[in-house]
Formats: sequence, C-alpha cells, structure tokens
Amino acid sequence: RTESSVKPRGALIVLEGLDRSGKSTQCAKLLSFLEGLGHPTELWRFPDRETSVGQMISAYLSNKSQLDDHTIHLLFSANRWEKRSLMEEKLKTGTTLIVDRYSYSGVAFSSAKGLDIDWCKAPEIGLLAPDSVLYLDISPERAAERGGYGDERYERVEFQKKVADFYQTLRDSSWKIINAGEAMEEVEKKIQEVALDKVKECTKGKPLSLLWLS
Ligand code: T5A
Ligand code: NA
Repeated sequence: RTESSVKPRGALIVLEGLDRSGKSTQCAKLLSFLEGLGHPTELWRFPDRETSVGQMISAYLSNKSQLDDHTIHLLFSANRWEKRSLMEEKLKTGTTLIVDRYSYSGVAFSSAKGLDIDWCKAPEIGLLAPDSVLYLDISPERAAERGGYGDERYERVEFQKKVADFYQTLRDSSWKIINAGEAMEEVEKKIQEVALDKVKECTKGKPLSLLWLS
C-alpha cells in the first residue's frame, strides 16, 4: 500500500530574536537533543554566508561594502529563496530543520530601517511557513551586555529597540515567546518542550503551508 511507504515529514522550527538573544547557542543544543531522540535533524541558518549571495550579505554586515537598503533586503530574501527547494525536499523526506533566523528577521530589520513593511514582506511570500517560531525575548540593553556585541552593522541598542517593535507586529499562532534572559539550561528546557510537540504533530501529518498568505 502506498500510504505506508510515505515518510512522515520533518518539522520546520525557526529561532528568532534580537542580536545576542542566544539563538545560535540554543539551536546547537536543540540539534543534539532531537538527534539524541533519533529524529533526523539539520541545523540551518540565515543569512547562509556560504553562497555567493551570502558572501555579499556578509561583506555588507561587516561594513566591508555599502548597499542600498532595498538592495540588501532583496539579497537576504534571495538567500532564502536559493535554499527553498532543498528545504522542501528535506522536510518531505523526514528531516526536521532547525533554522537560525528566517523571514521574520528579514522583515523586522528592514522595516526598522524605515522601509515599508508590506514592501518588505512581498518577496517573502511563498517561502515555506515555519511550524514553530521560537522567539527569544530579551531587552536590547541586556543583550548588549553579552559577548561580541557591537561588531556588526545592526548591533546598536536604539536600532535593536525598533527591531523588537517590528518583531511584535509579525507574531502569529505559530509563535512561542521564550524568556531569553533566564539561564541557558532553563531556556533550553522550554525550547525542547515546544519543539518536540511540533515534531510529533508533523509526524502525524500536519500539512506544510506558505508564508504571509494567511
Ligand atoms: N538580518 C538577518 C537581516 O537584516 N535580514 C535577514 O533576513 C536576516 C536573516 C546577522 C544580522 O543580519 C540581520 C540580523 C543580524 O543583525 P546573524 O548572522 O544571525 O545575523 O547574527 P550573529 O551575530 O551570528 O548572531 P546574533 O548576534 O544574533 O547572536 P545569537 O545567535 O542570538 O546569540 P548567541 O547564541 O551567539 O549568544 C550570544 C552570547 O550570549 C551568550 C553566549 O554564550 C554568547 O556569548 N548567551 C547567554 N548568556 C547568558 N544567558 C543566556 N541564557 C545566554 N545565551 C547565550
Ligand atoms: Na547567531
């Protein structure tokens, strides 16, 4: 019978939050947790600085190049589109993807610069919608106290405050707000709970959907 040969799909789990909210730290922990339970899992990140588009983005972020605000926005979006078909293939063949930043970063950061929010969303329409968005919530002031802050273009407290406001306008039912000011182990446990629920839902046949259409 054909149904029994169809693999359960993987979950698309996105971590979002201000710079230094702890996303990369928690993505790595979640990867080993899900792998430890035997779920095929990969860790992805945006920007993906490995591609040629990603290298342009990386040069811009480290202030080695200057680009018009609209241009860099479209490059961030193109960087997600160039991975879209592989993303769908991975999910449909049963791999759960943990993604460090996604379209919400794209829209929140560019809108915070003053670009129109609907214009920012437009190129993201049709990308795969996450099954779960874990928003690591921390004040810009506390994030700034953490290691390495201030090295890249957007790492200024005033700007991060605007980004936080735009993130709030993007919240939908796929979001869970996680208090990222707690100890790493506490944050880790909360993320594990939500992620595991989602992985199970997807195994049971939760359909994939597309961004910004609902
Ligand atoms: N961007 C991104 C856009 O403008 N548009 C887009 O479409 C996209 C995708 C680069 C920039 O690009 C912008 C947003 C960004 O400004 P990036 O490469 O993800 O994006 O940025 P990074 O610099 O790599 O990462 P972040 O600055 O966002 O940091 P993280 O990953 O949130 O934080 P992490 O895990 O590295 O932790 C930071 C520090 O805090 C400590 C860690 O040990 C580390 O030292 N820490 C904690 N300390 C105390 N308590 C805890 N609970 C802690 N958790 C972590
Ligand atoms: Na990071």
